[in-house]
Amino acid sequence: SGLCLCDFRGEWPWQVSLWLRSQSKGNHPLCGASLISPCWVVTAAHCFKRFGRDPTRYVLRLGDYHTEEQDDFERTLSPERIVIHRKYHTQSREYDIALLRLKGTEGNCVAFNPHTGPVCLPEPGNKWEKRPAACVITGWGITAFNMYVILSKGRFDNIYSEYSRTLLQAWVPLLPAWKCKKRYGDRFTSRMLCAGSLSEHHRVDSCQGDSGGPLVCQGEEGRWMLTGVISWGHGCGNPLFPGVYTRVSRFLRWIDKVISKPYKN
Ligand code: 4AZ
Repeated sequence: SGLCLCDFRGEWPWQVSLWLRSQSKGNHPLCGASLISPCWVVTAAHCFKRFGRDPTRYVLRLGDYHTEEQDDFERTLSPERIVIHRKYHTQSREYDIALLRLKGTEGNCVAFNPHTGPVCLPEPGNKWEKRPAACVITGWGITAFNMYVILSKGRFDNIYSEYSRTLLQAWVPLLPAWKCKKRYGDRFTSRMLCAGSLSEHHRVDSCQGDSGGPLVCQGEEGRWMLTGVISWGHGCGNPLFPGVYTRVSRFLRWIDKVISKPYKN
């Protein structure tokens, strides 16, 4: 996650991490993701750009908090199937959404517990998405981006920090669409949400490694809803360039269709 996130042991039981499987080098962290039902996880389509959609190449970790310690409820599972939105476009990052089916019989893939449970999907036609509201992003992504250091001979270099070892969270306001259109032009579409902090002193943002993970907003009754999927942005923590999120409310029918369709191997 971006700059200046607070290290706070919150409970985000739907938070999942997606790893590239490697026996020789150890699994490699790729993306965040969100559990939406006992058998289904939502993430970003672009997470599969480099290594493809063969499910045997990936593992999912549920109930995790500290990536290098064995947490009480942590579990590593294999996806059975990866469904990438047919209209996903690599260059524009349009339709940046994918579903992962966990192994097991329908409704029985993973048992819920205090650290593993699903997030609600937004109700169709919800209005609170439109006005700026405080929402939360979570992830194990990098915590510093674009820190310039002067190397010997006066050259500059980018320093990319490491992934966070603990799950980080940050409050980010939803922004009106024009704030992203102004910066990104037509690349920002109605299937995306704009969110982030525009203050120089509060540079909170998602970043590399957080992608695919949740942007949740609290609805009435305090229920958290998966409002966005962390997708893209120009750098991280730059108040001029807010983060861009896949707008989950536009994909409710797609999600429903994929999940309810009987599947044969
Ligand atoms: C990334 O590289 C990435 N600040 C994710 C989110 C944002 C930028 C980059 C938004 O995965």
